[in-house]
Amino acid sequence: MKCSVQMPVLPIETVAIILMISGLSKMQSVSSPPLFYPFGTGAGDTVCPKVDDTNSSVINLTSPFSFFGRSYPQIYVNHNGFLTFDQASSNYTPIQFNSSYSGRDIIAPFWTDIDNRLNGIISYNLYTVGNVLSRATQDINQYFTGVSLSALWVFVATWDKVAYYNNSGTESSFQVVLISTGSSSFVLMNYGVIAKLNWTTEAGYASSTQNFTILWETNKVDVNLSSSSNVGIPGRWAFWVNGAPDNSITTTLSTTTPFSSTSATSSTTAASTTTPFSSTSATSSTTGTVCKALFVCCDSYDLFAYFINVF
Ligand SMILES: [Ca+2]
Repeated sequence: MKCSVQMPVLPIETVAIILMISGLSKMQSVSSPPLFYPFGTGAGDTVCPKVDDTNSSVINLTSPFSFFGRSYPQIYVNHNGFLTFDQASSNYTPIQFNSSYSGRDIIAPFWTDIDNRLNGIISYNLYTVGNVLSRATQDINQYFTGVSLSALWVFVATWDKVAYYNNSGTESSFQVVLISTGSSSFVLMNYGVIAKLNWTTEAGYASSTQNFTILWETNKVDVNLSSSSNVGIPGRWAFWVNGAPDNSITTTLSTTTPFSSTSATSSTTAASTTTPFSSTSATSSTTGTVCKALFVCCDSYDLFAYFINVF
């Protein structure tokens, strides 16, 4: 994915031509969203059983993950689209993340009633060496200005083209990435296509002291998470979760929010005109983010992301 040399920032016309000539056929055959970290059996993932409303076995982390004042040596992948630390959960109906939340600590890229018996694969991997650590290090240092940290381990859980309960054939893809540097903890959420659904759904995180809601819906919804972001890159959200007041991200949100929810939604436009992290000052403009990305990425997947970002 990465170049060994820097690329110049290309005029958009040139990018379009490159896409048409060399990248389009590849884009059409892409089976995984470009933002996603490696996943699946080809990446050496552990694949979860095809069982509804269940969870992975306990996954022991390389070192404890710090999450808003608590430190967890293990984690669970719950099939209905979320991670928990102290105990697995089969709950298929989300609990709203707000100041009244009293549930267990949770990171939920997309909590709803998923059923991987029908179609799709849920899998996970814990990396302690290799390119994934380099990629995570690059991502957190890009998004959180002032951060100069290296990933110690990276945990990736992916829901690839999974179905909703009682809706065989629906396909939704999303991913959550936990990054520990030892002293700090970060979460990335990556979204591909999310199928329409008719069930309560939620994306965000919650602890006893902090919560953040990307999406909360209690009825039928066309969930457009793949075009939402708090870092100016459609389909990606990034959080610093070991103590920073991430609720500050809720400042000045856009009029182009992709959801009807009243929660802390954001969008590419919002991220491009606001500073999503008050204490860390993530990228302040979409253009800046894209240009920086072009310096380090050079295949058509990333150019495709560029293309989407521009238009
Ligand atoms: Ca389910």
